[in-house]
Amino acid sequence: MQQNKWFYLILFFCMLSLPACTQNSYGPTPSKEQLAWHDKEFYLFMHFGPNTFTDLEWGHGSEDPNVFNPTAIDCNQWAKTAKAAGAKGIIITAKHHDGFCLWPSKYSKHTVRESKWMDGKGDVIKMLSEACKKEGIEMGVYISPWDRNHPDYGTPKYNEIYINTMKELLTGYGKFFELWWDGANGEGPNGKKQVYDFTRFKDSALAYQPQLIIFSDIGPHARWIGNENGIIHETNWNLLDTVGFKRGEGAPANDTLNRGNYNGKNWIGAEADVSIRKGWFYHKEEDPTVKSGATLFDLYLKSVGRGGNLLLNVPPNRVGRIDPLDSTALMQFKQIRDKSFANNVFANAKYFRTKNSVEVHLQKAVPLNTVVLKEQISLGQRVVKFEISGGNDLKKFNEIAKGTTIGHKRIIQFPTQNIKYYRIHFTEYKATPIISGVDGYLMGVQ
Ligand code: FUL
Repeated sequence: MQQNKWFYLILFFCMLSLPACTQNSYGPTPSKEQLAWHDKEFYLFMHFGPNTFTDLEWGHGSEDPNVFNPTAIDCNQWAKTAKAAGAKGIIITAKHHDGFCLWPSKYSKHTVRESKWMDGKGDVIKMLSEACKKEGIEMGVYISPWDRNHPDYGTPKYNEIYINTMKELLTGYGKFFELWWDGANGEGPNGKKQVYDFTRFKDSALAYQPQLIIFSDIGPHARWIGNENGIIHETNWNLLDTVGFKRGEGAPANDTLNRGNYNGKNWIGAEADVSIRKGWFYHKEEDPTVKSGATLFDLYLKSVGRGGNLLLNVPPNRVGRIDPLDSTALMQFKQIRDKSFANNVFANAKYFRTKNSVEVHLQKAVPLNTVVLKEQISLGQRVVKFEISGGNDLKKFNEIAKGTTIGHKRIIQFPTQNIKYYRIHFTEYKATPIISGVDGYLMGVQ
């Protein structure tokens, strides 16, 4: 029903703005895979490995593999928890900077196979991929380019090793939705310097799994947002210029990554990665730092609500389970989302459109403090600025809120109104706005 309504509204809008529709799109547009990725909105990150047991964040690579010894690993619990939290998938640190592989890689001697865990017969990637399939959620892999263990790191041979490592993962465990390339390299001035062949890495990964979304500071498909706090700038262009930039130290300024480029040449969606706890790996002493459901919801508003995706890290503990503290917070977060967006006050409203505005007429005044806008990003990101105004008299509207950029989804909050009429006025745009959603809510948490 809802979809039908928007289909006809978009059609109507297209009729009003024929040039935009005959041109089809404006500027860079997302691929079919990127569109599906934007729709995922929220998924979990899991950092797990020797660091979980040594209480380090950046393992040295020289740890005894036997330190990795989860006593009762339960990947089904991870996948079930993710699903219950409404997350669309899990991205796991298959290999973090310490080089330890959570699967028995042929290309390393620092893996689960070298540990006593499950008598060296265990494979976390296999267990998790089966669990995700069972729960009907997707899976992604973090494969750190920086490797503090591999003897060939720092030589051209390592590039071959890295490609083979990716190949094992990308051909042995079914489809992944995302491949995560971290930009960190803390080797310091006397450390080994690897010249990564990212062009080959990318071509190989996509040859094995063409549907992959590859994340890094500069994409090619999804970008880092320049911070690890989970907060995207209010102005967020899912566009980025990458010529002349590199991953890691040569990346664009953090502020640029946080906003994207207004006239960026490539569609590279913003992905906000943040941990539910202080660190990325589980450390018992950080139990008191677990974020509350309300804090997580605030981050959701500042990531998904600003047109990007939220990648929330929930690290399994030493037992090999999501800790009850973390899962409780996740369930609270889910409840707040469900409650906040349960009742779209605009569902039965009348919509009136002009080239640069949408008016929403309710049957009667209803309390409201949130508007959710969506652009049809398959035709490009177009809206630069908008204003929301309203009142009980069609001839006398007052300003309620202002905003910049919409993209996949924009959640705008304002002091509670009790009025009948709303107008969203697109005050600046690159091409005729094509809006695919205008919803209204009264949210309990602000
Ligand atoms: C950073 C890494 O150095 C951290 O250990 C963590 O994996 C985080 C997601 O990215 O760059």
